Amino acid sequence: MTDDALAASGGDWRITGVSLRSVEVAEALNAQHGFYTLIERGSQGTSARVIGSIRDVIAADSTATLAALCAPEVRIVTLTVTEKGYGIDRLSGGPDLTHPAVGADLASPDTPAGVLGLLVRALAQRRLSGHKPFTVLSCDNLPENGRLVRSGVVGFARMTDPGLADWIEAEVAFPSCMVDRITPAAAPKTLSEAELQTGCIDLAAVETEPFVQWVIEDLFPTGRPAWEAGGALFVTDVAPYEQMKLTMLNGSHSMLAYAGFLSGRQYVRDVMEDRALARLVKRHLAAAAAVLPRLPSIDLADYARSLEIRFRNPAIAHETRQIAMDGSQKLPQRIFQPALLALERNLPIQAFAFATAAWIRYTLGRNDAGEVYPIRDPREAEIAAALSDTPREAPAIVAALSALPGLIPPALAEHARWTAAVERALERMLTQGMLDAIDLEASD
Ligand code: CS2
Repeated sequence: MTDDALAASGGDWRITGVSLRSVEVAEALNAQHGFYTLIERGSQGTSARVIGSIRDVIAADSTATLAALCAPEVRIVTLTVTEKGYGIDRLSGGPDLTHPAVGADLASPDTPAGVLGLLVRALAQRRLSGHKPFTVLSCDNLPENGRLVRSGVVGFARMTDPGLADWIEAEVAFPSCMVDRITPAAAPKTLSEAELQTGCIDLAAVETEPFVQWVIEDLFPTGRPAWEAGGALFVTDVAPYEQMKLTMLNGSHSMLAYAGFLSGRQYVRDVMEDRALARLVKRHLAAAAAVLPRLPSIDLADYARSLEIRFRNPAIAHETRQIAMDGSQKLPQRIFQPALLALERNLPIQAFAFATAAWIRYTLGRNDAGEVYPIRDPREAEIAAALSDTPREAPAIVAALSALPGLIPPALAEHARWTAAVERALERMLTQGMLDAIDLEASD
């Protein structure tokens, strides 16, 4: 959208990209002077354009990243690092001391390599050299992402330099935003499609759906590109938009990813081809919409229908196992928070209980055919330890996972109606197999 905004309204903004860990895409982009093909694939056809707003990319080099963050001309730092990338304890809002990058950066704050450590060190240096701070814009699927990152950054600074923490609280803006665009990991087909569309070999091509939505809190004291010229919506409160997306899109995505993966569906579009699963997606969307506040500009029934169409997009190969990863980081805001709201208001909870049971079934790491798969979750060792001596019975498994700290809120885990619903759904999955459990659930 930055590229669209610059094309529409001009301005001398450019992007320095940073890849904290992987080098492949960063190196490919640099070799192409930052240019890459963005391929949009929808049921109406495919289009492609070359994005020119990236100046360069730093590839897994924390010294160069810190230097870039200290450059006075840098005014905004956007973050897309996934839920687990921040190292913020969701309960306290402070740094998560068990996160490897946080621990390492607190031990040597002058040579940081993680998100919080880098931001705090760069802000300290800017303060010392009299440069204005940058604005920090989190683009990840976390509730009130600006507020959360602010509390993580301030908390980290407070542990190393309380004066700096006060300065950050007073001077640095952390707007929240909600970004929505389904973008599967690039596959070999992405690169061949880019070549077909542009006639050029592009090793950094990206494929995505035509839909895009970016809702941003307008809080940029250091200036910003005219993103509205590229289609962004500026609002004073992003929270209702975030909550809508997290509970409806991401919540039903997680449900369909676990149920779909465990019943042998590789892609989201395959899930939507299955009648029973498609019914469960519809049910989930309705249950999620029921707990949301009204938004003056959005009809939630229309939003639900548009999500079903997006999930059905035959041209997008979005793997269920990609969405299934990092469940411990995703379910709290996608499933548990709306489930709590539903319980409070005496609304149906079955959709959330089924999604939770499907995730729990997934954490067992072996499908009905006996095939073992990697769970890919930062808490997978803890999950495996919690389950290791647990009998393969729904109540025991649910109790073991509910006891993991900071995952399922106690108000939910201790609620008899909730526990009974999750246990019943899991029991079916364990005794009848995933395919039958899905059919039974859809006909309930
Ligand atoms: C998905 C999201 O992988 C996931 O967890 O639910 O990446 C989803 O595709 C995006 O949030 C869509 O905007």
